[in-house]
Amino acid sequence: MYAQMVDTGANKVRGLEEMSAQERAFQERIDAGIKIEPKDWMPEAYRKTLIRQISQHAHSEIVGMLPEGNWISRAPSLKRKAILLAKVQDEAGHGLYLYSAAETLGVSRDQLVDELHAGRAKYSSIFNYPTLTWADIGTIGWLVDGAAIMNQIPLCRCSFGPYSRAMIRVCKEESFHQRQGYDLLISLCRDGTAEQKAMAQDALNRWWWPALMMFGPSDAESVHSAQSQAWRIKIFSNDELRQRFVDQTVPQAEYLGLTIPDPDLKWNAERGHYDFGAIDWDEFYNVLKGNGPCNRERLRARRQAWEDGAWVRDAAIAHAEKRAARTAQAA
Ligand code: BYC
Repeated sequence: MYAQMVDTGANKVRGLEEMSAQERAFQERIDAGIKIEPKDWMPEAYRKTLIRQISQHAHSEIVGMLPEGNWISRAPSLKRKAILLAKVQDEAGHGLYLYSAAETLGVSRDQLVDELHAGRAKYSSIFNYPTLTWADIGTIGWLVDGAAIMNQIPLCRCSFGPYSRAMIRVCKEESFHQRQGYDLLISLCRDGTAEQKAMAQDALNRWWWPALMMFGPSDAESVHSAQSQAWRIKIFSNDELRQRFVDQTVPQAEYLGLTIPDPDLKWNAERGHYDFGAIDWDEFYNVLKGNGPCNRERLRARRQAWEDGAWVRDAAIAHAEKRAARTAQAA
């Protein structure tokens, strides 16, 4: 496994012979499928890579609540409102497991949140697009949660114990999220009116390419993939997961009677996969630089929520301090 990984991706990975004895023993544990736990020795770069990826993932969950939260008050029925509320609440829970997993690596949640609010930490590009209609809610569940599951199921087997265990629960919930999105689209496309189906097609037209971008840059451009795969922080490459997602999603679009907005999409019998058109990487990097349609709005909303919640944090700390003082007095 390790030997196959050394030459893939844009970055290079050191061979076992170039490592210190401690690093070699660490790599051999990973190659043997043994989980790394927070108190184990680990190379500083492994720790930093995990903090980067897990915190970006946590931020994505929290920022990801915003586009969907936007529709809670406008859901078309009590049932749909209850489902959407539960889903958005789940995303908050995912953020919390992930911040906790990152904290086991010696960083505090306050530090991570500061990085996000200062605009220095990334979160998934997908959440910088607006949710214009109710069909966007179904499409996010279908495509965005579908892409998230494709990326995250392998992470249940990643090398870092707390991250892999958090992912097991997250994936169970994400699969419910994907199903609810697809169910919503079935209502619009198969049982709905022509206008409702057109609304679903419009949502697919806007979300398809950003969903493909969620998997990150192509393998040739991915900065971290080779090292992360060697460390089993990533199990599959960005392009491998993107291809799996396309292969899984095309028949689902056909069942809904929707057209994927890609004239180059076609089944390639020789490869046993769908070929698809070129991704607009300029758009992707532009969103990463902070220039997507909603980047500023998302950060503004997160900072505001943090400020509005200050009194809750202060009250919780005051309560904890009072209890600790009382316990000390009684002892
Ligand atoms: N958006 O070398 P690469 C979800 C960055 S949402 C923004 O390939 P890596 C959900 C990348 O960080 C999904 N940035 O990086 C929530 C790096 O920049 P830095 C969240 C991106 O880390 C609510 C640079 O581009 N899922 O779950 O090896 C509702 C070069 O990329 C993106 C996760 O976070 C992007 N799309 O691979 C519904 C899963 N792509 O850090 C759903 C865990 C790349 O050097 N994360 N970049 O400044 C991963 O699997 C990996 O971090 C990625 C990127 C595949 C995303």
